Amino acid sequence: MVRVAVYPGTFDPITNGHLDVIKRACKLFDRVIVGVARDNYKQTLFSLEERVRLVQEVTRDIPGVEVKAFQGLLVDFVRREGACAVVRGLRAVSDFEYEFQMSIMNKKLAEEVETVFLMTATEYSFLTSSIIRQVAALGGCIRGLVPPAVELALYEKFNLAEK
Ligand code: COD
Repeated sequence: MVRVAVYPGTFDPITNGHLDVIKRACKLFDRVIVGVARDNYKQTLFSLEERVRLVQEVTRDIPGVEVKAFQGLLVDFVRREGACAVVRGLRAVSDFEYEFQMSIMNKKLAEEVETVFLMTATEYSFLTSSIIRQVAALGGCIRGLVPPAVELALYEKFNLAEK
């Protein structure tokens, strides 16, 4: 049986913390679908198309990874893709409450779908997309924290010269 997981997120933009979770999820599942949420509630810096393109670009060489946009309920997307699990990353205790609520609600909506949590790698434990956006907007160096394509896209977005 082919084991498929969905790793959903906003990915605004994808960071090395996300990438680390994707690579580790690939060791547990035959296929990992990175689900980029259109998300109606969050104001994003990058458009849905830009976020999808960046995730595609930086996961191109990882076997078993597919990138798809989705809107609406996550569990509906998971079912449509024939996945058995949702992968989420946990950085700190502060992530736990939201992740806990989300996984319980998803379980209520789709009993057969499991949520699998992967702990952050220590070196990325402080890393969030919002911190990256903030530092990049103010011209700070983000090298090593995001893939080079994302670094470039951020500098372009903020009309900054590469550091
Ligand atoms: N290390 C490890 N994990 C990390 C790191 C890091 N440095 N940075 C982020 N992560 C993890 C996050 O904890 C999260 O698990 C995942 O990576 C994605 O993060 P984000 O911030 O890009 O994505 P979110 O949390 O904004 O995604 C939220 C969803 C879009 C998945 C959610 O809103 C959703 O499911 N929307 C669809 C509508 C729906 O079904 N709603 C009901 C849900 S109960």
